[in-house]
Amino acid sequence: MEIPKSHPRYESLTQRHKLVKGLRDGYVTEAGLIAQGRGEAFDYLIGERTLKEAKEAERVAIALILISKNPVISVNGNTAALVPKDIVRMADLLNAKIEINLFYRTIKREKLIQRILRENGAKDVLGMGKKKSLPGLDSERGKVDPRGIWISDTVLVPLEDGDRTESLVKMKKNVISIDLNPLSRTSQNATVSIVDNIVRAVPNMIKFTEEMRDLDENKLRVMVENFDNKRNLEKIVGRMRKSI
Ligand code: PTJ
Repeated sequence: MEIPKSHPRYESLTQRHKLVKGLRDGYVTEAGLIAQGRGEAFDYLIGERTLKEAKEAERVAIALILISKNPVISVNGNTAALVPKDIVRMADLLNAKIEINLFYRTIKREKLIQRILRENGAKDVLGMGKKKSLPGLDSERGKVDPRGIWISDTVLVPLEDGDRTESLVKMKKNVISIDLNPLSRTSQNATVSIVDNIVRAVPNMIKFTEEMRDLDENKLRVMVENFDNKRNLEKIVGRMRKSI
């Protein structure tokens, strides 16, 4: 069904339709639709716009990736459905690897997502072959590519709530999350938590990369060191409370 552009919920319905199509095509999981619904509820509370705190976290995330040696962007079914082109563009600009990481892992889903990323310009997509297990994680999400997340220093984890972030942080990796829920385990444990809809966050991050990539490394380091993630999250929760 075509959604009329004049519909007041056009943006939100377009995202839903992308996920439903992804489900029909076989690479989005049923639980992915529920995850989007949870995200929508939090998006309502922030007025479906990028908060100033989220913009700050997005800038700091880019600074952190730019000073990292081995950054990896983790991609699940929802991310592949919502922002495939932008993820590939951002990875290119940042010289970051892309790794497919699925909670409901099947080889069929991995291959479908790999194809989507390739159709959107990705050259190398990790996460397809033999994996190593992150300590303390029994789920499929704990299985990571030895050439990717395993040896990374910074991992961007969009749209997941679980225990992987804690495990990655214990391994001394920096974790950047994109999650509309500031209270999720992932947001609470990440090094930099971006509380924004991925459809806004990634385009913003591309813009910030273009603005920041020639900055002096020391400047980028200062940005990262001066950032207080807990404080930023508290401010966002405060704004959500106020909006109710
Ligand atoms: O593709 P798979 O097999 O890896 O499965 C993906 C699941 C559904 C398991 C994964 O998305 C997941 O962990 O779902 P959760 O536990 O519901 O967590 C998703 C988090 O992302 C929730 O905290 C939502 O608020 C948030 N979220 C959902 N949609 C968006 C979002 N955050 C930003 N932008 C969104 N569009």
